[in-house]
Amino acid sequence: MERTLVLIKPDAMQRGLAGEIIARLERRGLRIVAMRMLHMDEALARQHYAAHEGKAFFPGLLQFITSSPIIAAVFEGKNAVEIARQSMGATNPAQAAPGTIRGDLSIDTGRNLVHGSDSLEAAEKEIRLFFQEGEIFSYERSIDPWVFE
Ligand code: D4T
Repeated sequence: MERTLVLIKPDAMQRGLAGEIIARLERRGLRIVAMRMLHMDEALARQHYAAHEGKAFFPGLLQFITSSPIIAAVFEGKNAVEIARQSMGATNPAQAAPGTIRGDLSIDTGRNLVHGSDSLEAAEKEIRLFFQEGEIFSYERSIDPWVFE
C-alpha cells in the first residue's frame, strides 16, 4: 500500500474543479486518508518546490502556488504514486493524454491544476511537509459499509 501527496492547485480551486479532480482519483480506486484546505506561504512553497530553485519558471511558480488557497490531500492505494500521476497526465497539458485530468481540463504547464508526488521517496517527504502522522487516517478498523446491522 502506498501513499501519495496530491495538491489541488489555485487554478483548479478558482475554476471549481476540486470536486472533479478528487472524484476522478477516488473513482480510480485511491482512498483519501488526509485532506486540508490551506493557503501555502512562500516558505512552504520554497520547500515543496526546492528541486526547481534557480529555474526560469521558479519565481512564477512560487507566485502562482501562493496566490490563493489550495487543497492538500494524501491518497492511499496500491501503486498510489504511479496511479495518481497517470490519472493526472503529463506535466505539460498539451502532451497529457485525453482521459487524464490535465489532458481533459487544462492547456498550460503553469496552470496544470494538480500536483502528485513523483516517487515514493518524494511522497514521504512531501506528505511530512503538509501533515503530521497523527492526521493521516487509517481505514483498518472501519465498519464495512456493505454489512448492515
Ligand atoms: P507538479 O510538481 O506540480 O506535480 O508538477 P510535475 O511533477 O508534473 O512537474 P514538475 O515537477 O516538472 O514541475 C513542477 C511545477 O512547475 C510548473 N512548471 C514546470 C512550469 O510552470 N513551467 C515548466 O516549464 C515546468 C517544467 C508546473 C509544475
